[in-house]
Amino acid sequence: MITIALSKGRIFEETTPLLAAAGIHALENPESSRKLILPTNREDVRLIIVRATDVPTYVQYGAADLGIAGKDVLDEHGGEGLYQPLDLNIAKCKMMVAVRDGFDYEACIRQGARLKVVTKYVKTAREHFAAKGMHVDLIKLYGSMELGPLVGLADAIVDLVSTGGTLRANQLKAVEEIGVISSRLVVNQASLKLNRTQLQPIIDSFAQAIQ
Ligand code: PRT
Ligand code: MG
Repeated sequence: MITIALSKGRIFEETTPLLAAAGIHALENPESSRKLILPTNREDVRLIIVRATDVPTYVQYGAADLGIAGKDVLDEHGGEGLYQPLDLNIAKCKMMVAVRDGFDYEACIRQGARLKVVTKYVKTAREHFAAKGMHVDLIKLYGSMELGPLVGLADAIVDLVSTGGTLRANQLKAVEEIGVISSRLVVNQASLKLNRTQLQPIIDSFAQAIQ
């Protein structure tokens, strides 16, 4: 049995056409079903629905053979035990530093001020500011980072931005791009060695579909 780990929402939606290219169709919709294991049209393939941040963990320990996860999530996880053969070019966005509209980020940098930063991406943020030689106090949040600067919890946020609508709606502005993000196919390395005849055709179909 091949197990593929996916998260609901944008990753599931954007993965559906890739799965279809590999001849795999979920028999239930994860948005309406409460099942965490979804059967597919193929008896030898099942999907498991997990939190986006948990996808690398399921694949790392071999509970799933394949998974699809954002580069943001993989960078935080570290990627141990994971083979990353394909950038699927889906769920694209940017990792950005953002501050309140009136906040002078450049002046803070020039003055060497110590910034308070809220983020879910502590490792990414730590590495980014360390590379710039900036001193920051990082505060870990699990969501709605945009609120932090509005209520005095922080000066800045490190978060994903796609349309920019959430920043605008909260009177925030992006001041620095940390990197471009898309979702990757991740494969358990041991499982690939053991089950290459089953896994490789799926990987190849994904590769063709994204051409
Ligand atoms: O939502 P939940 O807490 O369950 O988990 P999650 O946020 O980890 O999962 P999900 O499904 O929301 O995101 C899965 C993956 O999609 C992420 O790991 C990213 O790789 C990718 N992705 C692409 C995004 C976005 N675009 C995105 N815009 N993930 C989150 N956002 C959020 C962002 O954090 C911000 O709050 O959307 C908001 C900004 O969007 P705009 O369009 O207003 O700029
Ligand atoms: Mg989300």
